[in-house]
Amino acid sequence: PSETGRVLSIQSHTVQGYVGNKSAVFPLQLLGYDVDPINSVQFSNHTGYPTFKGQVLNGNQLWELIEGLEANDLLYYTHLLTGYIGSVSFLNTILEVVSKLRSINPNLTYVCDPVMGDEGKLYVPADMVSVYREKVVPVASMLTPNQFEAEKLTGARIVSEGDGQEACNILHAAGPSKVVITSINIDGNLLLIGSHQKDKGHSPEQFKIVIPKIPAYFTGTGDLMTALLLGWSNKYPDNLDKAAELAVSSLQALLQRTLNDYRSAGHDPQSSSLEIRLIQSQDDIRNPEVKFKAERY
Ligand code: ATP
Ligand code: PLP
Ligand code: PXL
Repeated sequence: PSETGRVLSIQSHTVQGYVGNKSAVFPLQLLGYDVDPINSVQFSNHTGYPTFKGQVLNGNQLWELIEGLEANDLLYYTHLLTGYIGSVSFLNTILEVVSKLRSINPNLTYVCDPVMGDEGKLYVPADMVSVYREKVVPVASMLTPNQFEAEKLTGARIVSEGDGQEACNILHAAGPSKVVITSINIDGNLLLIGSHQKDKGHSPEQFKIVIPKIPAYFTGTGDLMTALLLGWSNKYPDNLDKAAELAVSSLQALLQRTLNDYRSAGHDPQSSSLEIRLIQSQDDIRNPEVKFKAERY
């Protein structure tokens, strides 16, 4: 594998539990990356709990941190990683961060998880959809939407594998050379569809990975998935399928461990959203055993 890098990760921080930066920073560090986290919010816990408390960083405060880094010549990054963003103004500042980082490193890879919602429901303000579509997607290097988000970004329904492949084609035409639709629900399975357009104007290489759906609801898995995809796709820049196999295999081992731990503690894994066993899964992150294979189209 090729060398690692230096990642600026702008995501949520939760005091307790693993979403956002809490879900992304540790695995990237385990894979050998220097990771500089900016916490877009600091909440007591994720928003799926009955209540949460905490603070939200605004766009000006984000820019202040960037200015501080710039003043000391500390703005050289190989990667920018963003996940859940709560407002249009913060998203617009992210766009300024992308330009600024690219003025220092023109080869900066921007990995964007366009978090907007799931299962037919939007959980960000509706006016963010057009900003993602018109301004963010065009500057992203790698995009990791779920089924719902890919539909919002392309305006096309995804009900089949073919629809998923076509959505990737539409997204490539808009900007990113790598697209991974992290989950499409098809007859009880989750389907991951990956697509790498190696040359502009040429057909992308596409593949799928079939993942049996575990009957439980986890939080923070989307954030972990995108971090693992960044980590492995940078090590295998011409093998997105291999990177996805490694990422999925780590994640599935972690989900099984999470499920087993909840069960052996006597909890019903279907009764609430499960906190992932991230730290306990460090060996599965560093050295995943590939049990999930990509199938080329
Ligand atoms: P985001 O909203 O961050 O773009 P997402 O909605 O795709 O991402 P998840 O639905 O959490 O995020 O899925 C990310 C990955 O986690 C999937 O590719 C899948 O491998 C795994 N995963 C999540 N939930 C399950 C589950 N119940 N059973 C099996 N795998 C799961
Ligand atoms: N629910 C709410 C309210 C959220 O804000 C988020 C995150 O961004 C999620 C669920 C799910 O996140 P993910 O699909 O990345 O696990
Ligand atoms: O996993 C995405 C996420 C990010 N940030 C916060 C969240 C969640 C999911 O619940 O609550 C604050």
